[in-house]
Amino acid sequence: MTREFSSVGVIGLGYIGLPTAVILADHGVRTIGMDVSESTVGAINEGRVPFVEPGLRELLERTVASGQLSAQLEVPEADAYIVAVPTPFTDKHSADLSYIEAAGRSVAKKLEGGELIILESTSPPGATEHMQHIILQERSDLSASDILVAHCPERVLPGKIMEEMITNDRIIGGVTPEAAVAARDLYKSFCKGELLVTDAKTAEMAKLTENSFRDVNIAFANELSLICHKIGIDVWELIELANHHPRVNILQPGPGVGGHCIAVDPWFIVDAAPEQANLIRTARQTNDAKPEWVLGRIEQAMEHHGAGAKVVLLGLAFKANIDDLRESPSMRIAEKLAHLAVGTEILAVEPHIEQLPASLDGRQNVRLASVEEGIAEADIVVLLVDHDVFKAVPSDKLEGKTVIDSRGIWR
Ligand code: SAJ
Repeated sequence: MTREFSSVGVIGLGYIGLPTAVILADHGVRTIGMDVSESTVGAINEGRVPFVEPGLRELLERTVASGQLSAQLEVPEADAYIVAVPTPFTDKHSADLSYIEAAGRSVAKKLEGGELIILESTSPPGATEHMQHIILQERSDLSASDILVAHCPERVLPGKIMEEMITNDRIIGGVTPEAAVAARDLYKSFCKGELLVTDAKTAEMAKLTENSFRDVNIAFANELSLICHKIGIDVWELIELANHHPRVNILQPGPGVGGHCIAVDPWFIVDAAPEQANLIRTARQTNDAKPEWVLGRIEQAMEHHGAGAKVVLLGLAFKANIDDLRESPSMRIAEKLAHLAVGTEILAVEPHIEQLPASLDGRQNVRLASVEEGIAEADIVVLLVDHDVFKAVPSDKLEGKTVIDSRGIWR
């Protein structure tokens, strides 16, 4: 028998929590979102999106207007809870579980027994059981068998969240088999993908493994790009040729790996088994070193041109066609260059933002420019993000300039 949930509380209304809440509500589940940010809660209750994600606005407007979705600053009473809070990493490359712990404590206060609590935040192995422990510590009147705790990692791709949340297969790890079954029943209400049941620790590790797999493969491509530069080969042509082999599928080199997932999650595996996770650690270091290498090439070009040369950086986002600057390798390059080349004029082009982020805004030598203006004025053109608008730049606009194309879009 499938368990029905009459209300679900979603804790944390960010990039994952809000789309999840909206989709649940759109599938007939009364959903109450909770967030600590007053502006996020206010925006949602007025039917406005706090961030841009294709397809989110329409569904948010509809579910708020129908009364199926609402947001508040307090954890609500509900049959089930989905915790989707950040898990940043500390300076020592281990997971900071404080947001998960705080969510566990505040959910604990509302429990009557029998509720399902799902942790969706990307977590190191053991974090879901840790959250259960925190909840039970807070509520000595409840025992482990009174609550159902599970881990169900999200795997949606930013930019395609609304689609992938419904179509992707989901891994559902229960702290107990009963918890896994209950969680599967909740995801059944909206997920058309396969619902794969396992234990909580395996589910936690599966998510980290997926992102590590991608990180290791990008590191391979990035290492190839250094080798090819050294020996004078076009790495993109090389990869294209090698990928004609039926069992070879190399990813693309770039200026480094950004975003809040792939650049972070592998460290949780390294932290869990430092002596065993050598390849995973090396891949992380390889990708993390790439912005510095690109910076070195810019500095060489600047030396070659001499004083007064202008540099344009094309793209600040962490990947193509989005406005997200989190953990962006391009931002690292821009910030370091602004610091190192104080006397050089740097034009930053990011068509998806209207104002430079604070770390660049105050700098005398950096200004936000349009694509046309940036390229026309610069002596050195550095392509950092493969946004579609950059792909459309006619080749004659680049004539006579030094071009450093870190994504291989202008070959
Ligand atoms: N990148 C390259 N070369 C490539 C592919 C990507 O340099 O060939 C770079 C991108 O430019 C970017 C970074 O890697 O800086 C990450 O981009 P991405 O598109 O690979 O991934 P994310 O971070 O947007 O989303 C990933 C996805 N994970 C996998 O594909 C295994 C997504 O499905 C996850 O839900 C998401 O992480 C997450 O939240 O964990």
